Amino acid sequence: MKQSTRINKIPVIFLAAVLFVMLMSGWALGMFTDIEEEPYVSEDADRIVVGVSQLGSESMWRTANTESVQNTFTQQNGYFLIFNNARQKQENQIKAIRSFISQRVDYIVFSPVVETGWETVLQEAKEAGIPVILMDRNVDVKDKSLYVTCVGSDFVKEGEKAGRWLENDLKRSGRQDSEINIVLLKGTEGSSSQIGRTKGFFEVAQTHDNWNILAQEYADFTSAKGREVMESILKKYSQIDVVVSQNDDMTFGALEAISESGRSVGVEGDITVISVDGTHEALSMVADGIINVDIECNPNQGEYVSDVIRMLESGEKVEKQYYVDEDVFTADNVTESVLSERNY
Ligand code: GZL
Repeated sequence: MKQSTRINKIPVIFLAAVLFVMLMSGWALGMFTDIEEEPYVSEDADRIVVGVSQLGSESMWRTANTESVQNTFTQQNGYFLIFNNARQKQENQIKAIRSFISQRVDYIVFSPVVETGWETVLQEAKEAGIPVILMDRNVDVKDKSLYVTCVGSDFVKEGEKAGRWLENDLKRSGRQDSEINIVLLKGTEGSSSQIGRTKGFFEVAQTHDNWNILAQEYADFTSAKGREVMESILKKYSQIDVVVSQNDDMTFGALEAISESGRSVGVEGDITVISVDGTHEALSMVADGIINVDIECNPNQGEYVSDVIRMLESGEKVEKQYYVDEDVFTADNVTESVLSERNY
């Protein structure tokens, strides 16, 4: 085959330099973000194109939430999914949403890492005529028309459930009038799950003068941060009666720190442990009496979001907020079937 004379004459180093510059400029323009998408082929024309910006992969709950999305928005179900993992950064979510707008997707679905800072990009989606559905967490915007609906959990209720359980547990053990020293491990600062759970728990706590909140620290919903924060709290306080941790991953880290400090936990232990999420691993610890109670937060939201999209496609009116079904788990109701049926 006749070689192109032009290529033969241009020094290879120059071609390499041009290629390097092209790659770098493409990277700088965000062309190589980790937006995962399957190859779009012509017969996809009648599929509903959904752009999903997931906030990250910080916890077991998040992994299950992502799986729920990816198992729902499939070609077999009539969807074309464009998925982005923002790695906990709001600017990555904003970039992904702008990418979805430029690709003219049919729907944008996202789990906002924090509640604020979304007005501009949501206004751009509105002007592009692309409906936005919030999943899991919510946004704090004055103009509620910037999103169609939010499918997630009632975080305030989850926090309140934790408080009510503690009230009843103290009554059961005859300690309702004792001084109770409490430590609170909070999730990502400014996230609606952290804000809601904190609000709900304190609505109960403030009615008990004998409940002393020794410390309330952010631990980002991760196991590593949960351990680090709990280690520092254990060094400061010798008498801790209750740890309220706003997700199982932080609980796992806190349990490691408490164990290393020589104190005991759970139903028979010095420290009562209240967790949130209800992952399989944590429920096993509930069954074993290590975690006293786990307030479920259901990550299986993909199908709920798909139901909303189908309603919108058929012109039905949708509510501004949909809550997923959730339970409260103690050793009394964590049965073998609960554990065997749990997909996260
Ligand atoms: C709750 C979700 C929280 C989980 C954590 O809906 O936002 O984020 O409780 C996750 O496990 O990191």
